[in-house]
Amino acid sequence: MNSETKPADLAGYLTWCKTQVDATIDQYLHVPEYREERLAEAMRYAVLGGGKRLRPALVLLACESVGGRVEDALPAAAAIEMIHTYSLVHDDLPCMDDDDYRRGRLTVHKKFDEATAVLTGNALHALAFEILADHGGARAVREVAHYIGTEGILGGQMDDLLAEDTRTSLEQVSFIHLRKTASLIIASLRAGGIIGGATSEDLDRLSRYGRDVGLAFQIVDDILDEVGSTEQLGKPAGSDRARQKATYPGTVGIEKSRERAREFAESAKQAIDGIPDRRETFVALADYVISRDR
Ligand code: GRG
Repeated sequence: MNSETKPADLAGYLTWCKTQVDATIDQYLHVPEYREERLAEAMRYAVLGGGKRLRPALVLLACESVGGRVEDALPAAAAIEMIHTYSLVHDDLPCMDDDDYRRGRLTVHKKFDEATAVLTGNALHALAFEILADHGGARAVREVAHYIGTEGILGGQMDDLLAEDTRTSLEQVSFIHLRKTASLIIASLRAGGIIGGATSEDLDRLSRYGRDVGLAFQIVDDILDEVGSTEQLGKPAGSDRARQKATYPGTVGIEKSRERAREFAESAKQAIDGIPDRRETFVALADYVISRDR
């Protein structure tokens, strides 16, 4: 596995990353022939059932961009995808967003049951940190834990739930987006950078890129929820409006939201200037994030 075998264009690169990451996840998630079989099956159903694999691709890209080897970052990439999937499984639960479909098929609590879905998320979380501890080192473990904790995804999700049915300012919406979505994107980039041996300047570049791409990503997610179809998204369209969620389009309208997403993508491109390698892939990825249709 070396850079010569990797496609140069972004679509090819993302497909290549997905293949590598899925094979790695598959190895970690074997179904044992003993009593926890149901949990292992639900974990496989949750993680291997689709998804764009954007966050693990960022782990690999960040590692390469600072001179590291992709194969060294693959376990961490798989771990990050497990954490992301855990967040989706829990986000879909009846006590959270209560969604029946995700990634084009039944959510874990619909396919199995609620208790299994809770345990599936918890089990993916535990396995992810076991893998990160073995292959990422203490610093990566600490940083990922930080970005998914109260100052990251968990805090953002709490505020997101509290903001339902209330009037929110754009500042509040952005603060929710920063923690609920951008924080795991930042964590992915930093984990890859740490494994690749990044300098502190490069880690700063990766963080700023992750923050802006993450904010653009969530704005586009909000727009797609309003203008996309359920078939296209693989999850129920229009659910944000139905639940009176705090969203960008709900606060400033679709056109202004598109404009803001473009601005974030541009500032992400500037933030990554000076990264030793693969700058063009980061640039193409920022463009992809604002032009994606699912
Ligand atoms: C601490 C990890 C963790 C979770 C517990 C439930 C919860 C707290 C947080 C939910 C956070 C959440 C679901 C944010 C939305 C982020 C988002 C836009 C997800 C969709 O990402 P895509 O489009 O999904 O990359 P695919 O399916 O392509 O992987």
